[in-house]
Amino acid sequence: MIEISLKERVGQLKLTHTRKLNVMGNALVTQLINGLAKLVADGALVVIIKTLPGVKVWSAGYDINELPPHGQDPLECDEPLRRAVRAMQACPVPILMQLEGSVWGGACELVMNADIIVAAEGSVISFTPSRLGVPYNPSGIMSFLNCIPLHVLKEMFYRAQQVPAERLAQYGVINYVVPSHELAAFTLDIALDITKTAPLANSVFKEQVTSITNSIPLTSNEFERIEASRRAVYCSHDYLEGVTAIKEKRSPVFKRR
Ligand code: KGA
Repeated sequence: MIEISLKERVGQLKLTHTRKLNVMGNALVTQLINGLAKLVADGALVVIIKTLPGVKVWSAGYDINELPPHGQDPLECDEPLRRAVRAMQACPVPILMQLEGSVWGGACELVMNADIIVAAEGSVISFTPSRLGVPYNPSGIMSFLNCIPLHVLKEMFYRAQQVPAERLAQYGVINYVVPSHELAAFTLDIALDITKTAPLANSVFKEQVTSITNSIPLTSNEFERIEASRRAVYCSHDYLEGVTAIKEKRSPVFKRR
């Protein structure tokens, strides 16, 4: 599902489960987490996450078939996506995301947690929890608020449409958009620059940025209230309908209950 390589202290994790559109299920995420740890242990000073060149779908997001039964939190602390995000945040070296094709749902959060994002021309980001009726969670929302301007994020969530990488680059959400044939070399150049900088300074910089940007000023009462509101949504008819519709490849019919 994931190929790992290390050369000139640049680690690379290549998602190869393209038959299933690199869905973020338990197996793929476990390989991603272990791959990151192995590359760092073997001396990588920077890691590139990418998929096979020329793919139509970079990742279709959370593996719908692994969602917990209706009535359980789809984004609880130990689910694959949350574990992957935490591993990326805790990874002591910078992570570069090399994007092409389309990125869906929870996979967008993974992308936003990269340190630098480079996309091929024509790539698109589709943040789709509202297509499924998923009540996104506070730490996940933080991942997006940390890098996407508020009105842009709101439009992405409410419309759940494909947003071109070029548009996100205008706001600095994506660092560079380059022609497909230049993508790999362009990303590698950035990675090689990073290998020449001080690893300890980079690591403590990342640790601080992560801590500072993840400090949510929520009181315990507000947190409990949010969790109760989320619970009502993942127990709702509409959430069941959204997930069923996507499995049946049809449009959902939401009833606001
Ligand atoms: N989970 C599990 N299987 C999936 C999947 C997913 N998210 N997306 C696609 N698949 C399967 C699909 O069922 C099919 O399997 C195969 O991958 C190819 O998909 O061959 P099978 O056994 O039928 P498909 O649809 O045939 O390919 P396509 O026509 O090229 O269309 C590609 C897209 C990406 C447009 C389509 O597959 C799609 O809309 N997928 C869902 C994208 C999405 O909305 N993902 C969000 C998942 O939710 C999520 O991340 C959460 C929880 N969230 O946002 O909060």
